[in-house]
Amino acid sequence: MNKMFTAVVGLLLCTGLLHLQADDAKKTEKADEGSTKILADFNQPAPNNVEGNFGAFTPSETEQVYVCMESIDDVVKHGSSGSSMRLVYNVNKGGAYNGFWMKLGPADSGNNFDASHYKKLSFWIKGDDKAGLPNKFKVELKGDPGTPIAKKYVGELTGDWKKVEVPLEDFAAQGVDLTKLNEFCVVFEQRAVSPATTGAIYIDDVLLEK
Ligand SMILES: [Ca+2]
Repeated sequence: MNKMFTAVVGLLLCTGLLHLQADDAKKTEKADEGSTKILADFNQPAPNNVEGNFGAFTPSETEQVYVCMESIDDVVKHGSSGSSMRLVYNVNKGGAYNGFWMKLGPADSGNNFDASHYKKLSFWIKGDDKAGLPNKFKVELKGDPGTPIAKKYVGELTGDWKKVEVPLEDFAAQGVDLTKLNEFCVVFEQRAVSPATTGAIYIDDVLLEK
């Protein structure tokens, strides 16, 4: 009888524990589906908050002068702690461009990041008025190579932090599949950044928001 009692109590406890674990899992899932998803807070070196690698790019690997360089900056940042991404560019040559890429998942391609449950892409941006402020720069959302690339020009930078918000439907309207995203990019193009064809910006807290 005692053994039976112990077995029944044990079973009840186990079942209860399983329920608790299931509840915890649900809570985590809910938090994950919260109103904000952090893609990158740049509070540490790569990877970002969605396990994606990131770095600066220059179209020609042998280019030495007209390049973009990235660094984590723990002095200038949005918020009271952590760090931001500082991007220094030089496109002081006709037609030059360079910038910064960031994956939306651990793979180079095929991440199929689903942003369709969110309403906007937002990030904080600040110019470096000593180095030079771009008139405008381009932000891109991409799927895998060969699929449409959606873009948005960002301007009116100052030496203070400012929040930029772009409705995701603006990107979707350009043909990019919001359920299969792979990469976020910042591009400095000579014509767009002019007259500051050399300069620097800080970017922080790249988010998806509902
Ligand atoms: Ca940060």
